[in-house]
Amino acid sequence: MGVLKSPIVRQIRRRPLTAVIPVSFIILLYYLFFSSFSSKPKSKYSYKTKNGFFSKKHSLIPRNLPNDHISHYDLNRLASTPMAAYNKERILILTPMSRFYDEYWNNLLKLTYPKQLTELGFIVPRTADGDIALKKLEKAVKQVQSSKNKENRYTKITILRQDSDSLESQLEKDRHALSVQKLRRSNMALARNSLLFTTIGPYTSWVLWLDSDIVETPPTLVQDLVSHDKPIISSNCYQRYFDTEKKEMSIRPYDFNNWVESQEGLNIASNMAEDEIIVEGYSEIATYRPLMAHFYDPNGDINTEMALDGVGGSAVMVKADVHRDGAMFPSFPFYHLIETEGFAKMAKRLGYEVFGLPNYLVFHYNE
Ligand SMILES: Nc1nc2c(ncn2[C@@H]2O[C@H](COP(=O)(O)OP(=O)(O)OP(=O)(O)O)[C@@H](O)[C@H]2O)c(=O)[nH]1
Ligand SMILES: [Mg+2]
Repeated sequence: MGVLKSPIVRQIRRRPLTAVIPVSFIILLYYLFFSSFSSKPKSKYSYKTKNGFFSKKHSLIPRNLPNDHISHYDLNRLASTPMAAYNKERILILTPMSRFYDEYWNNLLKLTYPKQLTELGFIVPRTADGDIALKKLEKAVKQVQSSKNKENRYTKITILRQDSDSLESQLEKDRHALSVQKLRRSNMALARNSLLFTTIGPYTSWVLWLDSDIVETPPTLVQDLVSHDKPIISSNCYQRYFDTEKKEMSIRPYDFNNWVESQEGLNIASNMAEDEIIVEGYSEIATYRPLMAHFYDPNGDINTEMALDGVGGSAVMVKADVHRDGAMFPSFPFYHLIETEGFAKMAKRLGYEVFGLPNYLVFHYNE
């Protein structure tokens, strides 16, 4: 039976190549058009994951997520309870780090809160000291995150290089001069805020601020602090030293930023210019504030609590909701307070209570 054929079909039958060329051209156009819409944004940051540890090459969009990835988190269900480990609550340990101390790291590794529920975050200044600290930190992090036993790996570790200024000299005599305190504490506040706002997640229940010069804490630090179920709770920071008179090791108070406000402190503040700050622990500014460091009783109950108005950053546990509600570290005079002390004030203005544990000691490095 004869079949009617169009001139185009006849042409294709005689010379198949004449059809291949236009068809290929159409496919090529189609490909170019749609690929320009679907291509991923190219960032100067590139990205690589190794055992969950983000190494130097980072991209802003994780490759393992589809482009239409949507995450749902119900903040009503996110709890911060005294039974944090039992309830599998995620804790974020944050450390601004101008120097890396092996003792700090070893102490951190010894904390018994499950590492699979623990995230770490560091911010390192862009100074010569910072370069050295960063190298040591990266080495230590790689080692722990490549541990054969997965239980010894942290769920996530973030290392930030600071984009704001820092004091060039971190020597004791330079960083403790009263004249540099406003600038130094302001820089540190910016560093803490960058660290906090880039690492806190919708799943974070608790934030532990742990300074890099805290070289000794009880291994149960996290469980102990959360067990008090307080919005903010600070441990008491002491220092070990050699008592040359008694010829033996002894301890002395170190962090004076955990304090209760005094009438004298309020009077000083009320007579200050708007941009002036009060820094604690300097005889030039006598506030007569009761300092938690002086309330330590070696025979007292380790769980004794005291209400505070100012905190230091040595080892402070914060319910993540306090930060999520907006309490951060003012880099500017806030009620004449700055950084961690300003943070305590801001949290109080948001309606949260601040506490300290005078008999619960952590130890500061001794230069
Ligand atoms: N990222 C960053 N971290 C810093 C900077 N300065 C200090 N740090 C870190 O911030 C924490 C607190 O700083 P410290 O210098 O110990 O301040 P402090 O505890 O108030 O006072 P001292 O220990 O008595 O000097 C430590 O973990 C430091 O390593 C900085 O400029 N940038
Ligand atoms: Mg310190």
